[in-house]
Amino acid sequence: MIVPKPVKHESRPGSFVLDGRTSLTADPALGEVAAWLRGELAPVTGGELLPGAGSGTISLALGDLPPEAYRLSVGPDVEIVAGGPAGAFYGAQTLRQLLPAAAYRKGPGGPFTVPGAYVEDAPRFGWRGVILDVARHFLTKHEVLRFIDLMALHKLNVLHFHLTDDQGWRVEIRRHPRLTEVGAWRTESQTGWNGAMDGRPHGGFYTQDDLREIVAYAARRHITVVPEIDLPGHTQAAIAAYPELGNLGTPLEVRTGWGVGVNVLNVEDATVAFFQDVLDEVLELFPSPYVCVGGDECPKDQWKASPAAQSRIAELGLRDEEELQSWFIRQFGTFLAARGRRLVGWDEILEGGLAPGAVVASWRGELGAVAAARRGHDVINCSNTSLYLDYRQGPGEDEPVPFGTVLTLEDVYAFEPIPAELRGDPAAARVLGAQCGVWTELIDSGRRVDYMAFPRLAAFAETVWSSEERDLAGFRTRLDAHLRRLDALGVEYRRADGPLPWQ
Ligand code: TNX
Repeated sequence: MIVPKPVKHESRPGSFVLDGRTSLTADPALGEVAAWLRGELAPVTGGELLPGAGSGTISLALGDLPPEAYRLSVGPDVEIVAGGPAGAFYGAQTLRQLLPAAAYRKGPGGPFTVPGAYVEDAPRFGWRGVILDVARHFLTKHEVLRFIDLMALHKLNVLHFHLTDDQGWRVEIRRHPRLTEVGAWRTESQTGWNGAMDGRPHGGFYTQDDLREIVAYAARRHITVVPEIDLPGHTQAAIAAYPELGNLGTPLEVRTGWGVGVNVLNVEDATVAFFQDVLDEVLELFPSPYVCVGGDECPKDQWKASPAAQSRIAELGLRDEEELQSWFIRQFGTFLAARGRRLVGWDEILEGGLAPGAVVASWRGELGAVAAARRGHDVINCSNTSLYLDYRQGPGEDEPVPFGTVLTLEDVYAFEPIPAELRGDPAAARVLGAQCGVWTELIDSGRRVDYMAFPRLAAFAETVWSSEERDLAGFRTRLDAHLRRLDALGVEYRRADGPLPWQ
């Protein structure tokens, strides 16, 4: 009953008993994984899980396997052999899933019996991500850490952290403090996609210490946090803080409504330099080899009307505003490459030419993914029609977020990360993996994140971790067991029979 489904899972004779006398031993290279597992199990068993404590032993060892792969045997003792720390961590997650769901409660319990088993496992894709939008609605540090734990439970390994947008700037930048002093706060929010205003101020941001803590917490769970600073569109909050970054020269407010905004950055040298300063601090905080600079949904009207943008086009010998956007993004591609990082951008960055090392996060269906892979770019499939978890989960009128098309649990489970058009094409190897999206225009609380993300995130995890076979009936059976785990963890997921009463 493991989610995501492992490569192989067989039962074996015998059983393991987890209780206050269970001991834990680990290869020194797996010490952090052992510490994590001890931290999860000790409050439940009441024991310290020290080496040599007594009865059954859990051992973590290294073996000749790929870094994320593991083998797990359960008999009188538990043995996890892994290619590296990540594999050992995934083996430990699987062990937790073999325990009764009650072992996920944060209180004393047990002893727990695990029936004998043998599991062999490794992920299908190396990039198993979730986009978490904390710009439209802020989530507290505590809520983000909890979400990271839930990602780890599903063996996901990339948190694409959408930190800035028209409606809020959420990362403290020492050199440009108004970004958060002004840009992190808005006077009110739109209640629906075209809804009324709620009249309630909203905001918040992470200090640099908060972000370091989030990054370290994620790293211990083998999750890379990929920061996103969305440029040159989706920047009204930054322009509200520093009007000289915009095209109008007049003050703007942090945006309160949703949809694609018309206010975009100007293309002056000082603006490029400003955001290079921002990235300097972002790179200090986020060791990720990948950094996303957005590039999506940048309306060109202000550039068309701006003499400065027009003279930039002439000076650079560009054809149009599309090429200007491409030039703008390339300033950051070069900047990041010089610092040993790779640029990630949404598929719009393909439009006016793109640096060879750039990674394309393809969100508008799959056309961008196919084009980018064929042009030799690494691709992350983020197809909105299959993976946007802000879309409603059922057709009922009572679903809380009447946005987008209906995207059921079954729809997400049916998703295949390699676009059909790339089947049999060597370019398919360019697809690093996929990301589902928790966009939060209409997801206005951590509680609602739970409702919208789960259990669809479990289906998504299978599409990136497990084999390409789909077995909906088998998934449903495994999911039934998995929902007991989410219950024990207090996750307020959507039930099969529809919205929860508080929605
Ligand atoms: C499109 S994905 C967007 C986001 C919205 C999302 C809503 C992308 C690059 N742009 O700004 O939040 O749709 O589903």
